[in-house]
Amino acid sequence: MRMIELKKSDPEIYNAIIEEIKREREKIVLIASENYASRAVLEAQGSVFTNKYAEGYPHRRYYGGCEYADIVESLAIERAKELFGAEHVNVQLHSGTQANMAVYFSALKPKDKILGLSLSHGGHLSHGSQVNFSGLIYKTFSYGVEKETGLIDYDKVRKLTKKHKPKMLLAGASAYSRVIDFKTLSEIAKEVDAYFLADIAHIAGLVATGNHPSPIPYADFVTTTTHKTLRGPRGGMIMCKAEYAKAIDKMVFPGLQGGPLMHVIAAKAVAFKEAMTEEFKRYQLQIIKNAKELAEALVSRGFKIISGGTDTHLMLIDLTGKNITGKDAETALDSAGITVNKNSIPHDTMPATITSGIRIGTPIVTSRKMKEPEMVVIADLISKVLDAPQDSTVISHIRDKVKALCRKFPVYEDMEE
Ligand code: DSN
Repeated sequence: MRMIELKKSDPEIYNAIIEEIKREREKIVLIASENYASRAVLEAQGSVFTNKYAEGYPHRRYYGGCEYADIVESLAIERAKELFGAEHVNVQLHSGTQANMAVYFSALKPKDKILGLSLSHGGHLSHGSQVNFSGLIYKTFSYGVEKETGLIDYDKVRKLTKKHKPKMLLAGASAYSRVIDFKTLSEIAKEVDAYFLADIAHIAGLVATGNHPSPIPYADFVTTTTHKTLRGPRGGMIMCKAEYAKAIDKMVFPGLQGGPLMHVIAAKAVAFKEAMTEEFKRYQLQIIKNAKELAEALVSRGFKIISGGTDTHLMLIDLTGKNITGKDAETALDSAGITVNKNSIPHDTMPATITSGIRIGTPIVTSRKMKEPEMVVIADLISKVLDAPQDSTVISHIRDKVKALCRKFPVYEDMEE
């Protein structure tokens, strides 16, 4: 990672990268959808495969010189199949949203009905939001979580499914902290002859290591990103039953994409190999242990967590009793060196640009090898900042504590400064 040429040729970009390295090192990053990829993943992604066009699929390309591209894509596919137990895998998707798009386009017609978790209750934009292509092209309906419990009520999903008769039922979330019952949802989909799509972007690492039930046995299609708990490069992937393989591959290329990003696919292959190790299994388990500890420590400091806690890598904090908005909490915490994102809570009365909540996740702090005792420290720091968000003395004191904690758990140490 010595950026010798970049430093000379483009100091502006070089300096921004150096500042980003420092930011990632010196802040406690609790963004639930982010992670710190390994050096091996970064090296593969920064490789000469960025130069290569390889339209088509391994051994069926539209360009010469694809013999090494074939090796990396075949390895990525075979490793993903083994990791998740999938019948068919397409690793060419540039993102999770494009993965969902390819599934919809291959299985649905415009104006078909889809039913997914509402964005404002923890779902994802591409699951039918009106401001996204999914809401523009399809007739979309949503289920939510219960106001009292913060949980999905599967009987209500069944009722909505019977009422609307969607062509596709969607599972998956960006801000739901409890186990999702993929088996029950797949049965509900079958009752109306709907396709069942499980988007496991957030929980892919947990699923790959058996720390969350897998939808693979039940779902027609499973989509994911590769950079969240899975800790690979930024990108997407589709897994599906063999019967849909041809339609999915044709929809990805030539349907929606041209050349695959071979450097990203090489990095995906590296990440899948890492995810098959015992160390990665332990890492995923620790992510959950850390999240549970952090949630408990926050609750004991007077914070309200939607659904009361977590089974996964994340939690959603309801700030309505704390006299601070999600937006202001995000700003105050970041100035103290703790990075989170504002997030709507179910039944939020604030607009999405303000919100009454923040979302917190433990994948990155766990990648830094922090464990339960550090989660208690972090809860304490968060609590102190949110009790005095305007107090510059408090913020500066916490910022020093954050830096000290980060120095104890170093990351990306030998990158150039
Ligand atoms: N934007 C991502 C998240 O933060 O959850 C989902 O794609």
